[in-house]
Amino acid sequence: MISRIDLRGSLPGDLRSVLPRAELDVAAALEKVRPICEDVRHRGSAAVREYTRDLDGVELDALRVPAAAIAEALATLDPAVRDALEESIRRARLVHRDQRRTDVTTQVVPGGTVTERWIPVDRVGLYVPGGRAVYPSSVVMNVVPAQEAGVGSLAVTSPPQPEFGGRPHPAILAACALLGVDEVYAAGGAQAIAMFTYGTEECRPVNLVTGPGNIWVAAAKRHLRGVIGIDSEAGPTEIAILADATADPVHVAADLISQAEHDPLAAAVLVTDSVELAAAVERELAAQVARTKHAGRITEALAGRQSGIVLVDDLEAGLRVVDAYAAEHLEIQTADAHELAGRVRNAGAIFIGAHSPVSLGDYLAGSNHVLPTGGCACHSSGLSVQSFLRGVHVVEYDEPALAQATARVVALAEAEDLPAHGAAMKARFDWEIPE
Ligand code: HSO
Ligand code: ZN
Repeated sequence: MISRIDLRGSLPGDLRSVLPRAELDVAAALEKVRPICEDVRHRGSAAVREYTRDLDGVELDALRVPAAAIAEALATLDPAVRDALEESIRRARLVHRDQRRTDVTTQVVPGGTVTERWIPVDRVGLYVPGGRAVYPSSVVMNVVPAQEAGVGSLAVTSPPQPEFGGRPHPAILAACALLGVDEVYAAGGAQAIAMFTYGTEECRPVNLVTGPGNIWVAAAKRHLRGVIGIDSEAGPTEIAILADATADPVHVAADLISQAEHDPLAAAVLVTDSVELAAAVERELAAQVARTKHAGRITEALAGRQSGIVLVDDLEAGLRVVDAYAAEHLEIQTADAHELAGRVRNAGAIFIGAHSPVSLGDYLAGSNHVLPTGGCACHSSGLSVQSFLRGVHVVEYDEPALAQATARVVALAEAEDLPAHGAAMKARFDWEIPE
């Protein structure tokens, strides 16, 4: 069901080329997405409603979800789910509150300071997927950091569900209610991202769009980035596990399956120096998949070329492999997991030891589950308070400090053949370069 990649002996120089990875053709999706975005730009709500009718099969008079429907969703929410969401929100707030930045002032020279001021983005649009699975947990993961950053205006959009009267799934609406978000739209796909970007009669434009979505959402984000800010494109979920012979194959298999459950394109990768563990995990995968609800898509994900068991000589080689892979989620289940984890350089989030499975992070650890996929963990971070802030440099020099800088600014301006730059300095000293 899952293939083996044997890297014992010596590791290839270009490790990435031999490691499994899903290929998502976002560029091809762009062709379809561009005209949708243009149409929404020019025709606003009418266009969004038409795409919603044609692509989601739902005819809506208004895309904005009425306040009564949001309140009703909370009132009818299963109490156990409500309790879990409230605790998820509480823990996420604890972690994200600690991520707030304070302004820093650096005295560069006497009389000359640069302050880095952190200013929240004014208005943010949060996309919550609603296709194969419904993710109220993603509402928490997007809204909490935005709120803790101090974002003033937040709108949520999620695809309309025909079985719920064309509204987003009630669990999503209930999560919005718990978080105090009352601006919610029933729109999905590229048309929703375009609605947020250009604004419509119903929805004011936003400055930044965050949240995971399908390939159409990823393509729309790629197309519209620049007009708006985006967090990342977010591809299919990935889990990598670095494990040795001390790991429990039942746990390892369960954790691989847990993320394979998201999508037939989800990636589950085990990296181990133990052939015995590899064999035991293979047996466990077969046994556990047979018992699980979404066996079809899990089997597809595990059998896909994006998943595999990578055999290495030792954990040092394993570390090199997981760094090259740069997984969205990396579990370390080894005897010295804590030490090893401290040496990992590339991963969206790291889960240490036998008692920190990715499922905990998906819902309740307090960490964020919107994380870089597709190897982007080597240059990007998951969603955090920082994602919703802009750092602005505030420069304040007095006259002596400016005088002392003038000769050097003029020298550099002349070197770049931009004499007007130098002139702007000299003008303040009656065109004499001060000593
Ligand atoms: N593992 C997903 C997040 C998620 N899991 C939501 C369950 N619900 C991407 O990090
Ligand atoms: Zn998950």
